[in-house]
Amino acid sequence: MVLSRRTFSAIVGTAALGLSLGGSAEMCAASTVPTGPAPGPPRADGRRHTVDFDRYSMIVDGGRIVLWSGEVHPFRLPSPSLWRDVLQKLRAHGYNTVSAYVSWNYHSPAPGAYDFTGVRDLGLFLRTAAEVGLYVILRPGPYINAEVDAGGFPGWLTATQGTARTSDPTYLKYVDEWLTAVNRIAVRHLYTAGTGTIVLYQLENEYADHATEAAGRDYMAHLYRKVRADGVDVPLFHNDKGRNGHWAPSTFDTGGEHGRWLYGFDGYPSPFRTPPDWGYFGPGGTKGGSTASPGTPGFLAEFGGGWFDPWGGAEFDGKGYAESRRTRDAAYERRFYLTNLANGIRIHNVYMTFGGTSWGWLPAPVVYTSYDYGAALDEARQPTAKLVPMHQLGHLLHSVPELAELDRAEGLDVGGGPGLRAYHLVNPTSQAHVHVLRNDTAEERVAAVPLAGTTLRVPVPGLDARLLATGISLGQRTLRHSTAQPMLRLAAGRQDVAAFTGRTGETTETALECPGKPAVTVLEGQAECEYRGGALHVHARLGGLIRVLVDGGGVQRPLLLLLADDETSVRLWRHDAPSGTVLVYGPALLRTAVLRDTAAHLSGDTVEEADLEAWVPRGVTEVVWNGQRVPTHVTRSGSLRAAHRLSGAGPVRLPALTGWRRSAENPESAPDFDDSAWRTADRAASSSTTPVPAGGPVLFADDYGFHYGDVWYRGRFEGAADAETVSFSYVTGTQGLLMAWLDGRPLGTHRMPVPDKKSVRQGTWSATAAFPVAPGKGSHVLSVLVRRMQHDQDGRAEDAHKAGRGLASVTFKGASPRVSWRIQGEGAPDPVRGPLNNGGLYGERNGWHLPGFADGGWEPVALPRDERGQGVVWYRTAFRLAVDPGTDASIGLTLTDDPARAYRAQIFLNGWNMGQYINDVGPQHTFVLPNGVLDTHGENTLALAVLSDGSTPSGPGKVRLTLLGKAAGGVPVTLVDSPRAAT
Ligand code: IPT
Repeated sequence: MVLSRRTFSAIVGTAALGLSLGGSAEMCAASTVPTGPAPGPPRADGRRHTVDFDRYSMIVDGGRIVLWSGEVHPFRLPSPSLWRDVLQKLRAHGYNTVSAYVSWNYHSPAPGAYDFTGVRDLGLFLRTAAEVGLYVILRPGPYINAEVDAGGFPGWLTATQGTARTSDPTYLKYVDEWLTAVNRIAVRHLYTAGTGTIVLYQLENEYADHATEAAGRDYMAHLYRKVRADGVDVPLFHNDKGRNGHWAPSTFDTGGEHGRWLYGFDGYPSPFRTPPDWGYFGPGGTKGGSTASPGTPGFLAEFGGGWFDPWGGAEFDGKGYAESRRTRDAAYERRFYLTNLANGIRIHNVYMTFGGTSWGWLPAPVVYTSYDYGAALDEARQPTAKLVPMHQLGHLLHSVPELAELDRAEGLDVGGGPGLRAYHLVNPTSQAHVHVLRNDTAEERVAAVPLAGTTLRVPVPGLDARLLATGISLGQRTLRHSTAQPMLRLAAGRQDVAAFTGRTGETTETALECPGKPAVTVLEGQAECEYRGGALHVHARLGGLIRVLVDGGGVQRPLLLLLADDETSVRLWRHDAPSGTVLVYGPALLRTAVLRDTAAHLSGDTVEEADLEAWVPRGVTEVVWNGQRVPTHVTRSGSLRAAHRLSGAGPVRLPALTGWRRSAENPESAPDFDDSAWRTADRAASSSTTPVPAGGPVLFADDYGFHYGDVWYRGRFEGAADAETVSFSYVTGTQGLLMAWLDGRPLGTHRMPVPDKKSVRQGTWSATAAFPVAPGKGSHVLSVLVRRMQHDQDGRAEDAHKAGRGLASVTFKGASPRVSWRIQGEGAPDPVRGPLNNGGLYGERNGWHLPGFADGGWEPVALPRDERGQGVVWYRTAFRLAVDPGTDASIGLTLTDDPARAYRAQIFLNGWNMGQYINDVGPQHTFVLPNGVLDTHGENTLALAVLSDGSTPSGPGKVRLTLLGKAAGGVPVTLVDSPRAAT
């Protein structure tokens, strides 16, 4: 066996070996890693581990593994207890890896200040991932994009010198601060050290624009050196924006270290086009991917599992994330993800798998609060039908390690007409074959797959795909072929179990190699079995769970063959516990399985009543479900089956929201308001990229240390009796607005236009709002409120996050008074809820959003409201929940009103800013209230800060709690700290 230098250096992980890329020797070298059992779920077990790769796949502790990953952002779920819920759901549904950005702005309220406590406890997230048994791909930027404010850059960084995302020394100084802080935590959770499960670490994000320039190469080289110097010893990578070959190995200086750098790229193809071929990664492949980086495995660092929706819902015709999920449904996943696997992708991260919530001022201007993304797990943590293919494929990849090492095999003519595509792959060691059949037409097509000795006729539904395998081991028996997709296999007790899946109602044929005629018993469902040509042929129409027991025929261990339709397949849970593998059938979710003495301790969820059945290792005779012993009997399937059904989730009663109290604010609009403590806006130069109008002063809020939410300006001037109009030029993200008053009288409100589908990506909006005035003689005060929305992202590395925000200039027609300005934005950052929780509204600066605020003097009112007037009005109420402790209820707040009414509301739950509702823009009406921020067993405070432009009557209209999902089970939830108003 020829061992290529590249492979060797990857395996031993040495830095000293030279790099020989593009050499033909390595292209034809056989794999050096025998196909053995895939490494089990990772744990922080205190032992050292090796994390390597060759051109096929990652190699962890010497074993091949496909990383089947889902993207989850801890910062989009501000309730650490629920991280466990989401991560357990990932693992249960077949993912073995979680990929997570870390958002610099979330952790840094000021230069030199880094906070990893409370909802920002990255260490806890990493620990939870390790406890759950998932590998981690960590992506701390420094730039992340991700539809977050400034692409993850802290607000304060927008007001610094130095070009971001280059080797500019000022910028690098701040970057190093951040990396030092985040890496201090990362290195405590490395899989190599046995103290965590991080196996890969990403530098920067889709960094293409300076990829060929010295400032870009030096920057990446700096990041590489810094991350290594901080002690991160797992392979590093970058996510190329497309399969362009940017940042492939040896394209920049990695300080003499080779073999520890992977090439990864991102793909977000249109769901309405044919899935792209990346070029096969690995031997026998076509050009493209394989030439971009021939020595590293196919790596999709992000592959679109949904897509984001901008304000107004332009991306999905106003239908919101339900439409994202519909256009990238389970069949999309099979077509696109199976194509990826067929292209040799062995590290596959779905962006997003749980999108969560861009709460507070976290969202980039382009998106609204919900970041549901149309992901497989919805924003309310509920599983969707999109988990079905992920579950089936994920469990398959763990069960059948041969799939981590496949070469492209001879092309196959499968007939079926145009639009039917077949990929053929073979494992060079076991000679197992894999076929991916994809139908790019809307009608069902039938593939005729030539196999040794026969032709298998396989229907492929319109716009769908399936994977077939031949020659894979099912334990002691081998699969000859099946028209159903293999899903899992395990050895349980004294028998082997193998499961196959497909769509409900499909007729399937599964053939098992059998040297002699076996005894066959159909235990459940209908199947016809026939022994011929050395194989047992099982014909069945899929529906529910079909069980066929195959015994004898020259093989020692019986095989239980399970044929499951889609719906049934996601009730089958294979779980590798440290002391053995179990298969559980029935409940809506299996979270954990621990084998102790003679009992299998299982935890999980039910929604409806459910059966519980478990295949367990020998010696295990008892089942405990969520801490309760369940009487069982042994079935003919070789399982332990609960004598009684598990009960489903009980009722969840939500109170009506009543008892509202109201108070108007914006005292800043009054002429005699005391602004003496405000900052004087007198700077002559700005660090923003937006030009400061001649004569100044600088009015951009970031230059005065105000980075989030609303900002107030008060300008004093004398005389100007002849002024006819005053014009405010201002800059915001999409949906920004400006309200102005002169001497306490409203001048009017200006709003940035609602973008259409074409202009929606543009982050910065500037406009000039002109209002007629007649100031008269004497002293005057202009009061201006600007809702800035947030900073642009900097996807093209051009300092776009430094575009100005707030007022740019103020001019008069008919007069030119000298105006002296003062400015006030957000107060000191909330030490618990973080820097992105608050903007500069009067109510926010004075704790009106907080629990315990004394609102007893406020006016009691009932909703819906019908007010008219420009300004800010707050509404507060409290409500009490008493959800059964064994029930995981996911609860949202729904606001509805006549869409013609021009107002918006910032929603505060127990002081936490849960997002922004814009009544006449939408499309979001329901805001997820995460348990932990929400007390489901106690009292909660709700506050709405309503901004109305005065052009229409305004609400709030109907405001109610909605149940978004419930299950018996869930995870224990610790309330997050929600500091109360100072009394
Ligand atoms: C890719 C980014 O890397 C990611 O952060 C996120 O913004 C995602 O897009 C879209 O949700 S960029 C790619 C679409 C060009």
